[in-house]
Amino acid sequence: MVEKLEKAVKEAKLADPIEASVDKATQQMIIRSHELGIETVFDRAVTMKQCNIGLQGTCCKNCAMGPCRLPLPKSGIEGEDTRKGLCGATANTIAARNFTRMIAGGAAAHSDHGRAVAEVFYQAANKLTDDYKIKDPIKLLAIAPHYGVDTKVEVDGKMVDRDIDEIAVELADVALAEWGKSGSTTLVPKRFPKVRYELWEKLGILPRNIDREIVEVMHRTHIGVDQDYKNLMKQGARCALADLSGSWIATDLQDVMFGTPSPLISEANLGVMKKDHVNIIVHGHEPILSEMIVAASQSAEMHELAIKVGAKGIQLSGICCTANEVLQRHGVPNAGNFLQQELAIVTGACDAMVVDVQCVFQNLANVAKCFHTKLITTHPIAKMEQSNVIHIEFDEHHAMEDALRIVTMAVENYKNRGAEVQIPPYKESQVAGFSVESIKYHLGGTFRGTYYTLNDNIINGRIRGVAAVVGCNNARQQHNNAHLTVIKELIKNDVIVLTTGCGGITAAMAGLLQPDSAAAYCGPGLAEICEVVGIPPVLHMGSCVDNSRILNAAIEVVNAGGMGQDLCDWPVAGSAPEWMSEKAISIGQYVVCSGIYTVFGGTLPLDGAPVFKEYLNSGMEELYGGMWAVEADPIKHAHMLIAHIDKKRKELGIDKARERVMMDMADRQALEG
Ligand code: NFS
Repeated sequence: MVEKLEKAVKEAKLADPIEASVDKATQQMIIRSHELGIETVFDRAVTMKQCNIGLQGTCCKNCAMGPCRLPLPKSGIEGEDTRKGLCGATANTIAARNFTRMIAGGAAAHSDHGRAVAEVFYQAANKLTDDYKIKDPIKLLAIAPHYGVDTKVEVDGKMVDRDIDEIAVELADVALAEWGKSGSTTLVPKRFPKVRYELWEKLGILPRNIDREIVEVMHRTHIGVDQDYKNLMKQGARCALADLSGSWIATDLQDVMFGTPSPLISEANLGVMKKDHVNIIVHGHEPILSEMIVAASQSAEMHELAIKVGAKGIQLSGICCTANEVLQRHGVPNAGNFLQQELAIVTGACDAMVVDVQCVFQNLANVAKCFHTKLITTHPIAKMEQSNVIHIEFDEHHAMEDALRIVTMAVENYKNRGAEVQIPPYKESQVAGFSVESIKYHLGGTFRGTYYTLNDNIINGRIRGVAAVVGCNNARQQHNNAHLTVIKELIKNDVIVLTTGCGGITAAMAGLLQPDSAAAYCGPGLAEICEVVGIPPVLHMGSCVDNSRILNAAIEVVNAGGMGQDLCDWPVAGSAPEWMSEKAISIGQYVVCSGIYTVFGGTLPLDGAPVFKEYLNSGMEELYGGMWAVEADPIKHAHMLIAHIDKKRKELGIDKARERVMMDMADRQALEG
């Protein structure tokens, strides 16, 4: 058996587990999938080759005269670039159209998630559902002014507190209008420093409403419309800011309805599943359903049912960003990240996998077919065609009822497990749930909450800078390797890391979200801060819509003072080492437009259009003070981020401070010696 497997791996028909992932649980499950003859994404990445022209970004299939393919000639371009499609579209136009469409795809996904949340919030605020309530009135009061909703009202010449329910109703109306209003621009950009807002206003990229900017990208990239890559990217910027608007609303209203996260202890990796428990996995993105599944699976009724079927209880865990939503608010452990979704079923111990929208493999149904696992789709816009998939359409008016039905189905399925259960014995503990509010509290206490402590430590050099390392996994890269290498290199060099999405799960699985990891991995400055404040060197701030939290934190830093006037002034950088989705491109674009230097790993679909590629770099920097860069080698990638951070330290005149701190510190000598 083993020989046969090794032969198959050698013949390159199957994935080599060590080459496929650095994670032990993943390696074990890849081997297990081979033993059972089940194909996963890792194997498909071996047999399916990527399209070279698509990779270069220069295949245009926006009309039926094409696809027109314009790869860069091997010898490069000498003189004038004469490549064109049938209509005359150049490589730059084609690459820019494709890139802008990716932004629109990402913006649509994030903002549609935001819309769904706003719709449920409307139902909750107007008391049209019993299952959703306002759990965090403090957050409601904090965000209301940003939506132009008053929290005080004048009564008899005196300002008094306004009724919470009234505020919620008005807020719901304002939030929902963000998708379709006319005559003004979306509200989120107003939260940025004044100079940034004015720059966006001057450049004409403030989103008019969220839907409109996505529609306009589709119009402008239709054959024969926008043929100027600079103008296309301008709309790409406006559309990305529409994404950010929708994402930020999602974060705000989810916090109001489900609670603003604060640090809690949990675990991560496939080892969180339990052999003697009913295992339910939630996977996807929207917490609207998973919040109810958490409540249902914790109910006494469901626990009793689990005991009755011979299990010791119910173990709920999550994959992808739904996992991060229920992790940060309830401590529900992460079963894994994007590339581990099939493997969670390969354990043979997954009694039900409940999916909503985004990042869900179609092949899950084929894997589920090999086991007893009930695969349940729940969203009207995300169904699967395979006959073994169950669709239970989730509705906020009978949310708890649906959740109980799903959990019951999982519990009753426990008895159908086969003998082939194998849960890899790997998991790590983690501290997650860092919101902007909780970081403020950590830094200064309830009454003196401030970001200035962070600024102070950046200025004195103990913290060199801040990097956001976020995003997906990509089966074209070794699973988790780039994330972990980049993060470790950053914290070794005293750069504190903020993370979200599958990057956050990766860090958790490697133990980097434990406060103890500071002593093991950090440079002396950052290690000292982590020890004093009691935080890990990598702060997990939630799901991908919660990249709004990271930008919000960056704004807090600027507002706290001493770091310049704008996000492009201080030592901060962004990174997506293993990106794969259109959402990552949209996030990258709004981060760059916010003035932040951003490096992507793997490849970007730009190599076939060198002029456009250069524009994303120096052209964007000229306009926004931030730029796109790409570097596949994770160590080089980390050092590009560090070099940018050092450049900003120099510009702020705080580079000398760091040198002093470093020379002063005995532990630095110990580390170097
Ligand atoms: Ni972000 Fe979350 Fe993961 Fe990538 Fe997919 S789950 S929204 S897209 S793969 S980080």
